[in-house]
Amino acid sequence: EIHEQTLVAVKPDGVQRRLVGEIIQRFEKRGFQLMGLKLVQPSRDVLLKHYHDLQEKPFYSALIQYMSSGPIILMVWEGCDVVRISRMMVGDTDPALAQPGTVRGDLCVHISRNAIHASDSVEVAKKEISLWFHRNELVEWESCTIKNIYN
Ligand code: YYY
Ligand code: MG
Repeated sequence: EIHEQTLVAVKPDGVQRRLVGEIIQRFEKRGFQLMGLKLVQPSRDVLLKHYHDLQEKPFYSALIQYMSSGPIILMVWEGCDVVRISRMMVGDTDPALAQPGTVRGDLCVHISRNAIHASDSVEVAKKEISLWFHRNELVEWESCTIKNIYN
C-alpha cells in the first residue's frame, strides 16, 4: 500500500537540540512523502490521549511532563510500509540499545530523552494522525518522483 501513513514527532529535546532538519532529511532521503507538518506546543490534554496506553507505567507522569516542556514537530509521512520502516529508522526505545544508523542510535543517549516518536502500527498511526491533525492540515499531492521510488 503506497498510501500508508504514519505519525512522526520530534520531541521537545529534539527541537531544542536543533535535530529537526536532520530528522526530516532522513525521511525525505529514504523516499517517503511529507503530507503534513507543524510546530506546536502540545496541550496536556492531547498528550494524555496520545500516551493513554502507558498510563499505568512508572515513567508516565515524567513522560507527560517532558513532552509538555516545549514545542514539538508533528509530521505525517506516507509511503509503502512506512509504519514499519519508520520504526526501524527510529531504533530501539532505549537509545543505549538502538543500533547506530538509527535516529536514536545516532543522536540520543537516554530513554527519557529519545528525541523522536513514530507510530507503532497502521491502526495506531490512523488514530495518532487524527488526534494531532485536522483533515484540512493534510495535503494530498502527487510526487513527480514516485516512479523512481516504486516499481
Ligand atoms: O514507541 P516508543 O517511543 O519506542 O516507546 P513506548 O514504549 O511507546 O514509550 C513511549 C515513550 O516513553 C518512549 O519513547 C520514552 C518513554 N519511556 C521512558 O521514559 N521510560 C521507559 N522505561 C519506557 C519508555
Ligand atoms: Mg510507542
